[in-house]
Amino acid sequence: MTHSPFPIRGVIEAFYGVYYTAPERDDLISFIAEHGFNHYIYGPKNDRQHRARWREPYPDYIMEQFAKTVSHAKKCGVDFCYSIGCGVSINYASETDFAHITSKFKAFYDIGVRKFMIMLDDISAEFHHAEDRARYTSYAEAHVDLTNKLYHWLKSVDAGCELSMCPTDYHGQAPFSPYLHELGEGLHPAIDIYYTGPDICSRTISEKDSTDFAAAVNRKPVIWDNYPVNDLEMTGEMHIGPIYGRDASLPKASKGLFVNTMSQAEASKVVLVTYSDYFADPVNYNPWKSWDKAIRVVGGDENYESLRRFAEISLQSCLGCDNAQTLNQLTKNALDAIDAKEQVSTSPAVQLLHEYLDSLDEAGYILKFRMRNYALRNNLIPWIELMESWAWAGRRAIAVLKAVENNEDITVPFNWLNESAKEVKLHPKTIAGDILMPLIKFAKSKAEAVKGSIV
Ligand code: LTM
Repeated sequence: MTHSPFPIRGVIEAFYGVYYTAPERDDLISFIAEHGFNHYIYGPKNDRQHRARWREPYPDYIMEQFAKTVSHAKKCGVDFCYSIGCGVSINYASETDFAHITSKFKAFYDIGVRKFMIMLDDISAEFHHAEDRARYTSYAEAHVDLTNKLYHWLKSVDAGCELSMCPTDYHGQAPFSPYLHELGEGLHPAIDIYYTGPDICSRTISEKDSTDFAAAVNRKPVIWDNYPVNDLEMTGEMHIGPIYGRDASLPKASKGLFVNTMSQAEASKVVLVTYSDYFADPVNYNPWKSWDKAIRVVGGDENYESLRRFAEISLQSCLGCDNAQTLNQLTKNALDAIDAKEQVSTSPAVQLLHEYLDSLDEAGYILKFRMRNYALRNNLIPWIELMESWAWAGRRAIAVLKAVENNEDITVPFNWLNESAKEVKLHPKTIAGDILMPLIKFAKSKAEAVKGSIV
């Protein structure tokens, strides 16, 4: 990337759930570097030494892995930042706890890290320790005290070190909480603060949202963008659509943007390519054009049609995109045609839906058995399987309707349909919503009526 109005363009590994292996992280760092990103923050919630057991040092062999990653990042031109999620249990007033943080940071300093972060997100805004209750009049005061002290300690170690922090209130709209105002007033001006937009996972992030947040905290924020992350209640979703809904003028009101990726590193790359285009030229950024390119870059030209087909029914996310438009329209057309008493066996609308379902099945086959990006295949496999199950369920519904129409024995097709319907209902993932359900229910009701009339 020759130029970007965003000085900071990063990935933040900060999701809940299974975090990346060292090779996955190194590969992702190479990939983002090739696509013009220049920062990587390490802070996955389920790394126990990052959060639940933040006081504990990492085992030596893990530190060796980090050392390799940090030097790899440096070679790629990516600044590696280590973050600590100590807010879950810290005693803010305790010198011992402060020393736990500094010794953790020092271990990372020694392997070449110069950027550090303290994550105080997703913690209860209550003090855990009596000493804190006695010492501080507010939560913000404790956060200011700890973060500023850490900042000065870091600067005493090396003037080139930087510190940023994620506050406990990290989303919302003006006027923002008293906590944020107090934080903004007390924190050293060189400490960056993160903001996720109006919501935790924001549909849109505007220049005004960011400017208002900046006014509350006395500095331009760094945007922490919670897309494509799919943790917690989103684990059923595969977020593979392009980024959009971020103002073209966001660079004016922020210092940069970090992308919180999915636990599926390879699949996240599709979205990261679209961020890269947004970073390069937010004004002329065209999400759907960029997405087409991203699908080719990650899946390979030869798998474009199949991955595109898969992705077009996997657009459910906080971005509120119209998911599975074609499948939705074709299903509606088929149901309308049946409602208008067209013969299921000869209806062009039913035929078109059937062909589309065939194409989903074919896409699943290619992604599973032909695509050579095995990491992507492995990331997508549960959703690919579900896509195939939906394709089968839809076609079996059509088969039942044809059998009913032709007065054929429906026992076998009806059993197949029931099996498929159960499969999609019990599947832990989601794709394409429940678009085909009305057709499936209609076919089942028709079959049950015939069965009832025979009994
Ligand atoms: O967004 C922030 C600041 N914190 C957490 C993230 O770690 C998590 O990945 C996202 C998405 O669930 N939500 C959060 O609240």
